[in-house]
This record gives sequence, C-alpha cells and structure tokens, in this order.
Amino acid sequence: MTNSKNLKKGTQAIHVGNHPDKTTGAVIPPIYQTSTFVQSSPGEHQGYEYSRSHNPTRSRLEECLASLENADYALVTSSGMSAISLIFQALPKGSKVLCGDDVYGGTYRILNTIYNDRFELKQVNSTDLEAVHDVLNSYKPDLIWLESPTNPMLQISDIHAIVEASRKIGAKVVLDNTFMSPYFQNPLDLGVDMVVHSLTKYINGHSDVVGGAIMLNDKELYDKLWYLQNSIGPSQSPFDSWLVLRGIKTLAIRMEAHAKNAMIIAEFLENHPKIEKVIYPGLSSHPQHELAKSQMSGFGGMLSLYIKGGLEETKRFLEEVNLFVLAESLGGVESLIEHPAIMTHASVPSEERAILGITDNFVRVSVGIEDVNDLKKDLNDALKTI
Ligand code: P1T
Repeated sequence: MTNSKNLKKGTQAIHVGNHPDKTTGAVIPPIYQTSTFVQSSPGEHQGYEYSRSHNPTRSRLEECLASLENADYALVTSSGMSAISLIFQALPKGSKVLCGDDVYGGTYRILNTIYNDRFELKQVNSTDLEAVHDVLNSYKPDLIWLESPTNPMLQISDIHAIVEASRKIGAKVVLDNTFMSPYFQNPLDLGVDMVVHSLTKYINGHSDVVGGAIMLNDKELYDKLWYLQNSIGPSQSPFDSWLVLRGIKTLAIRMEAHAKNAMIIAEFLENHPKIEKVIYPGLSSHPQHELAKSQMSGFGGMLSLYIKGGLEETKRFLEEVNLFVLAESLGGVESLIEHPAIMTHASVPSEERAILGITDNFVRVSVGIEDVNDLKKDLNDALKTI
C-alpha cells in the first residue's frame, strides 16, 4: 500500500498488509500454511523458499506492524522473549548493557541468567535523569534497554532525553513498547533505535497467540536480526501471524476502550477505603503524569495497586474476583489480574522486588473492555470480603 504513513493508526491497522489476495480476490488474505515453496529451477522461486525464512502471511503482518510503529522494517518472531533474545544475540560479546531497573521478569531473567556471561550489565532507575546521565558517563554502555511504562510499576521515563544523552556516547536505545502498543506511543519518533513488542498482548488483543516483533529503521541492523532469526529459528507460524492480523484490525477501538475503562477503574479504586494506593499514568497522582501526557497519546489499560493489608488479604481478593481472571499476561479484551511477586516477577530476587515496591499487597491489573460497571462491581464485591 502506498503512502500508508499518511493514514491514521486505526486505518493502517485494518488496511496495511491486508490488501485482497491477488490470485483469488479473497478480501481476507489466506493463511499460507506451508513449510516450503516450489522452485521452477534450483534457486528460482517467487520470493519464498522456506517458512522459517519468510512466509507470505507473516510478511503481511510485518508490513502492518512496521507501518503502525512508523518503521521501515519489522521482524515478527515466535514470542516477545524471542524478539528480545534476538536483539541480545545481535550484540557483540563483551558489550555493556544498561537496563531499566523495573522490567518484565522474563527480561530480567534472560539478562541475569542466560546472557550474564556474555555482557556486562548495570541497572538504573530510568525515571531519574540525573542517575541516567551519571551512569551513561561513567559506565558508557553500548545498549540501553527501557520499558516505559514499566512492568509492573508503570513508571514513565523521558524517552527523548535518554536518547539524546545516549547519542553522545554512541549507545543504542531499545524500548519495549508492549504496554502502550503502537496506538498510544511511537518510540522511533522519539529517536529510539529499536522497538520491541510482545504481540501476545494488546497487538493481538485476544489472549490466543504468543508472538513478538522488532521494529526499526536501520537496514543493516534489520539484516543482522533477520539473519539471526533465520539461523536460530524463532519464526512465528503462519496461522499465528494470521490470527494477529485478525486481532490487530480492532487495535484502535480496543486501545481507546481499554484506556477509558482503566481511567474509570483507577479513579474508583483511588477513592476506595480498602485500597492503599493506585498507580495509573492517567491519574494526576502519578509521579510522571505530565511526562506521560507529553510522550503518549493515551494512558493505556494497565494499572497497579496496593491493597490495605498483607499477603492473606491480597490472596483473598485475588481469589474472590470473577470477571478479572487471575492469570499472567495482559492486553486481552478480558480483564486480567495478577500478583507480580508470586507470578510474573518471581524471578526478580526478593530484595530487588522490595526496593521496587513489588510487595505482598501489590497487584497488577490489565483492564479489559467489558462494561465498566460490571468491572467495578466485581472489584467492589471482592474488596468487601477482606
Ligand atoms: O510472553 P512473551 O510474548 O514472550 O513476551 C514477553 C514480554 C516482553 N515484554 C513485556 C513488557 C512483557 O510484559 C512480556 C510478557 N509479559 C507477561 C507475560 C506479563 O504477564 O507481564
């Protein structure tokens, strides 16, 4: 599709990569459920050889995702973690990595237990620009890894300021944009070198696919990442790519609905007597609320909270909710709720969890797009039991 960059996100999500099939006219593109492709003579084919390398269904999804993140290239992988891993595989041995101190537990785990003998690693509170400047100048990292908002504390970092500072020392910046989706935040526009997504979350949106993606503008880096993906093999299946293409069509209306519901739930919980504190970037009580307004076009569907009480009360609350499904993951149309200390961030050592505030009474909520009054009632009923 020509000039897709002039289209709004809601239109891109429906049309880019979704053009009718040339051979049959099918409006919905077929699933090219094939592992291999015929060659008329050795080395002569129509652009596709083998589905680990390329597949037409996956190519369509990559086209759509590149367009949504205002990127020249996108690479779709079998999971968010395999996308993250490919970027670390592309880093030369002995590189120095600087990572935000609050990231998804799986990202923490891969840096600390899989690549720990390959890189030097330091972590920093990336909301503290002075601390970031200090560590950039003293440590001089090759790569900076950020989440904004972070998982699960929903902290916001000044992406543009960090990019400017890292340019001075020649460091590349990667931003995991999973929590915002390309609908609410486009980090490449703020100067970031690579964006990572877990497609499993908002982009697919229906909790029925695991997938990941990397979006970027640098052709050389893209070629290197593709080479690694083709060699190591974490390519997404055609069926899963097709499901994501199906889910992504409603990204715009889903994200608007998530954010609307999350704001209502955040305000409701902030005034609830059984709740100690709510963290949601859309609340004026959020420490980086103004920054969030300036670099995001919406506040998303994720919020975190502290129950008044300890582990016992928190567990009871989590057992008593009905519409909020107690499960890992986020970004599906259904509301999910979880206990980071026991579930998603169990691989972060307890001392580090304590510093971050991931305590026994800390709960993370992925607000779905159900009727918000039903969601409020469900939370209220569960809170009454503690
Ligand atoms: O689960 P997977 O598709 O491999 O994505 C990993 C990942 C990467 N980045 C962020 C910010 C994430 O939140 C995740 C996965 N997170 C969860 C499963 C969770 O419940 O937080």
